[in-house]
Amino acid sequence: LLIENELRRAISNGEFFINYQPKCNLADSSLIGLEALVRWNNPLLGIVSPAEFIPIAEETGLINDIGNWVINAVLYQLHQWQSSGYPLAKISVNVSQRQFKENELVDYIEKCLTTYNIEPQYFEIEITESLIADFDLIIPQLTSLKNMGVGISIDDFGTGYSSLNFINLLPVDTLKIDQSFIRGLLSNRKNNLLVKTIIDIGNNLQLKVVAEGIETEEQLKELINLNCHFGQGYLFSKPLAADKIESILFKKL
Ligand code: G
Ligand code: G
Ligand code: MN
Ligand code: NA
Repeated sequence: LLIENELRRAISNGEFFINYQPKCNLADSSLIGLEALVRWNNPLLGIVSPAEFIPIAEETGLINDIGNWVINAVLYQLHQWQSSGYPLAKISVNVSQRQFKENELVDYIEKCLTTYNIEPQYFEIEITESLIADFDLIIPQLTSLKNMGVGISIDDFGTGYSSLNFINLLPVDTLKIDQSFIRGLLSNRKNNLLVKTIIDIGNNLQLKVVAEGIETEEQLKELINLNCHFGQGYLFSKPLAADKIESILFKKL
């Protein structure tokens, strides 16, 4: 309850900030995009992980305001970089199923893109398949976003109940292989074959495949060997504050 009460005041108190984790081309480690990850710094609770407060935000409905705060902050950041002459990298934002209601998410994204004068191809949403239940609700909204030019990425791919149904029904352009699969890539043959199969599915469907949670050179080599072209993880970079990202935008990692 303390968390919930503090969470209610967090936006107006300016307690959220965003870190950005680079996504890379595996062949040369060049930057292909950034994932926005929200952080909460509360005077009483300290830094609270989103793994802890996002579920509470979802239960209480606060996720709509927090989600909009994140979208606005990311597009404002792109605007700042654009105004300063930095080359832009596509930024993806994690969204929860509860943010999809009566087209509000679509309208809000469109409004922010216009306000900050950002081309839609620099913006992407990540949806976690295990958290999406209502396809009838989200398909029309994802279709609107896709038609607008916004990217749609499936997060934690392989962990949901109907992964293949997901790519079949939704207008997706990127699959992110869940980091649990990357962890067992070299030690577990079954795991390795699953990763290979996911990469083949993605490549065959002309989807971009991004491996999450790459931590070692050996994992990187194996992913390149399995024809995976993109990835993110501590091997390349942790999530970083915006000013740290600026020094990366002009050069290779
Ligand atoms: O950033 P990690 O660093 O700790 O994130 C933990 C979890 O919180 C991940 O599952 C991530 O997708 C989720 N997360 C991070 N930022 C956001 C956000 O802005 N919105 C939503 N819905 N989830 C987020
Ligand atoms: O659910 P989602 O895939 O959005 O979660 C992203 C989470 O993974 C964030 O908490 C982020 O900080 C974390 N993360 C990113 N790269 C790595 C990595 O290489 N190893 C581990 N263990 N976690 C990572
Ligand atoms: Mn994500
Ligand atoms: Na992810």
